[in-house]
Amino acid sequence: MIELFRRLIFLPVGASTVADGVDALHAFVITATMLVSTYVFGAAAWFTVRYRRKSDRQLTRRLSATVRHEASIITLVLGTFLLWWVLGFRQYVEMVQPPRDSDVVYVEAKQWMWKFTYPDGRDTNDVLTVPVGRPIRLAMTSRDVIHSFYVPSFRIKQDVLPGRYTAVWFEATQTGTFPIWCAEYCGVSHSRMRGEVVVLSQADYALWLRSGKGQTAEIDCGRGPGSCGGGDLVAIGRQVALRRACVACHTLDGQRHVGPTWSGLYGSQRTLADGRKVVADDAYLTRSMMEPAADVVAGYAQVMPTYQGSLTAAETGALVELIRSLRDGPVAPAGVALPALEITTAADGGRGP
Ligand code: HEC
Ligand SMILES: [Cu+2]
Repeated sequence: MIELFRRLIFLPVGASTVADGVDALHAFVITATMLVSTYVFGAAAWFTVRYRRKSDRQLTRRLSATVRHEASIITLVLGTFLLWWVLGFRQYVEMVQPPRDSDVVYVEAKQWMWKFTYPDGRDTNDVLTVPVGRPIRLAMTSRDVIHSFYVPSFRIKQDVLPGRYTAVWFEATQTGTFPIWCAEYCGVSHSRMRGEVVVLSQADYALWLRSGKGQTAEIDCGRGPGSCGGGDLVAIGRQVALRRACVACHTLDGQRHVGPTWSGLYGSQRTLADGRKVVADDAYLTRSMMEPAADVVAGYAQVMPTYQGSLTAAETGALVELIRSLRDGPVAPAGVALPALEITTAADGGRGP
């Protein structure tokens, strides 16, 4: 049924877990509106002929609908729209809430390419390689202007903004290659800002992981770009936190310092100095680094410097990933296995706080 609908209106294949739901609602809305507009046009045509004016002195009979009649039409129309809203809202909630165990890939958009950074620290350009049947969360940011990450076959689209992380997730249901488009006009070569998602079987994906394809992440560990080498993003996040001296003010083990601890921070509710309550998601964490004055945590002084323009997207991603890894508290008992995070006053090239 859905396949027939896809073929009828030339939709691309539906290759993600949400595609069938999106297409079913789409089909429902299109079919209902087509039927109603056909009925309205048909009635108009029929009335034009049947009740046309036959003489100059003919008067139209005055008609008035009964209350029951009007009430039932209002209920039917309003009910249909509300039903669409309920179905759409449920899909929306599913689409904006990545499953907790999803794998993360960091996406950096720039004029005019997509760059992907994997949890093991490697980078690829324009080609996103993922396994089939696993939820993948994309944490996305832009280096320059607003872009929009659009994979028609997955039925997902999300704006990508400079200085902020937005997220989108998907789970591919079939292997193959699916195009990525930029869906926000972003400059002269916008229409060529294309990439592809390569969905591999679990076995092929494991091979791909081992093959080590992809360059090393563009993360500065003090010896120039790329000097962090591989390693997973959490480990890179630790190095970045150390090098950028975040740990001069933040702890990873739950203790309060100049700033709040990162332990248990991710996903928790924060109370801000101005009384607002917000959830510490990727977007909030990034904003805290880029515009620390925008959301000051209650009970703390506003002393954190901004890192807008000084942290690269991959470094920011690694920091967010580090904070996320501490969502259930410190990974090791306080003070035991946390690798060297004392403040080193390493020459910082003048870029740190
Ligand atoms: C000079 C001390 C200082 C440094 C250095 C510093 N911070 Fe902060 N940070 C703070 C303080 C104080 C707060 C709480 C007040 C606020 O929200 O601005 C804070 C808040 C935060 C928050 C929000 C925390 C929450 O509980 O909601 C995040 C995330 C954060 N910092 C990340 C970082 C990262 C990443 C770095 C390094 C790149 C860094 N900070 C460096 C002092 C600092
Ligand atoms: Cu673009």
